[in-house]
Amino acid sequence: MKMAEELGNWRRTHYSTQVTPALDGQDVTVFGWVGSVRRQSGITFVMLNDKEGKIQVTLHRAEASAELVKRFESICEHMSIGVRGKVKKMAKSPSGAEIIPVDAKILSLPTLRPAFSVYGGNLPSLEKRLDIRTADLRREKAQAIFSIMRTVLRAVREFLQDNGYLEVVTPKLISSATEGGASLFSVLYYNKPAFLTQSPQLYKEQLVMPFEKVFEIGPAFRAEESRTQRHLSEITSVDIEEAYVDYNDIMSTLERMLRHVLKKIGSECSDEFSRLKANPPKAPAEFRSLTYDDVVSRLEKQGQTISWGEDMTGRAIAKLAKELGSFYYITDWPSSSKPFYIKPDLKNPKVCESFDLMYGPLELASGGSRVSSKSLLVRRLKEQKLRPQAFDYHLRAFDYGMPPHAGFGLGLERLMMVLTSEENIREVTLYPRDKLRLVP
Ligand code: AMO
Repeated sequence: MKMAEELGNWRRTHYSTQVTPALDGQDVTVFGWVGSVRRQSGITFVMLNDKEGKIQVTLHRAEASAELVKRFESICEHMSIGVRGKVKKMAKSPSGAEIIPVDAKILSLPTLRPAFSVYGGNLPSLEKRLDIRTADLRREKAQAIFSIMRTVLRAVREFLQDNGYLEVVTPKLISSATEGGASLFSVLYYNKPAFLTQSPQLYKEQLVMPFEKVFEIGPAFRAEESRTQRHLSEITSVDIEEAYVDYNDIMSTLERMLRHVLKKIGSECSDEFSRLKANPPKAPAEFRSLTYDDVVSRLEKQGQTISWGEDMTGRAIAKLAKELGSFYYITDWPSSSKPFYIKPDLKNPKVCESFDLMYGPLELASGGSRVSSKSLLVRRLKEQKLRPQAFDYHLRAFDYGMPPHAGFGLGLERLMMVLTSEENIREVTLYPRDKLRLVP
């Protein structure tokens, strides 16, 4: 059986994007995987990809050693190779330079090849691609999406840190539900029942006591029964929580954070967006804010009846959402429709100090002012048919004095759908999880 070669003492001297016409005549060593191989009369073109981009390697067979020609004959797509060679200025090659190889190592021997080109063209179904997700992620489009995601994460961290929020990491194994019992995943914790966290809600709230302003970017698990284009069973949630502010302050922080993200991807991801043939969304001059009641009466004018208290699903507000367009808030939801920790309006406790951030019909984030009084929290738990005893560990924190506080949770994947104009959340998730998918 043929064996892949050893790396030995070969080490990279340049990434693909560093091989520029200015290096004409210089010796370089590059590594990467093969995106395409074209064999023409007398010449073999290999497109080598690494984490930074791609570079063309051009073998003139008549001028190369018999040994090197033989190696290049076996090169196929997705193989990992190392190439030593000389840089040659070449106006016709995609980066203005190419590498003329003098030696090569074959470092992996693929036995299968995906049924698509990494550079575009016809694609098999999403499900088929997800089955071989690691190879699928080598596609230029997927590379562009996740490059944008890295910029988004960097921009979010930058904004929050610059604004004095402290990054925290909270437990993902928990003992009680925070966002409603139906969507909980159970696990065995040393033979005792436990759950995977649906959101860092209760911990981030507790942490405003010692730290005032916290944020977390981490996984959250939702046992969603419906399999839709915008639901996953495991998401990445961007959460903030802050003491001595209310939901209006938090809406303004979220708006400023998203403006920072849009600015960053606008200035740093133009290549990625041109590969996606998409434009990042433009933020409106200001994020509009409608109350739940405003939305209900607008829907009624359109001939749709919503019973007060009902959640507004994507479909119910689809028509209105077109009108409202990009980023807008729906605020002051019925208290019965929001979790127990959201603070009811003191003057009208039927509604609460809450908001959803929407983009068209898609909910991107939700948040609100929180209940900071223990007795009110116990009452809210009971109203929502939850057992206060199950939240004892949380309620006890309130005995030591909980300041007023507010926060939001933003779904990273939902945000990425909007930023990259992808309709299916799975395209913007490395390894999506849903009711029918737990591998790869
Ligand atoms: P909520 O349950 O609304 O609020 O979740 C916050 C955001 O997370 C995203 N999201 C999802 N994305 C994809 N698939 C899912 N199954 C899914 N579930 C939620 C959405 C949603 O807006 N603790 C509160 C937040 C807070 O008040 O701070 C919470 O979890 O984008």
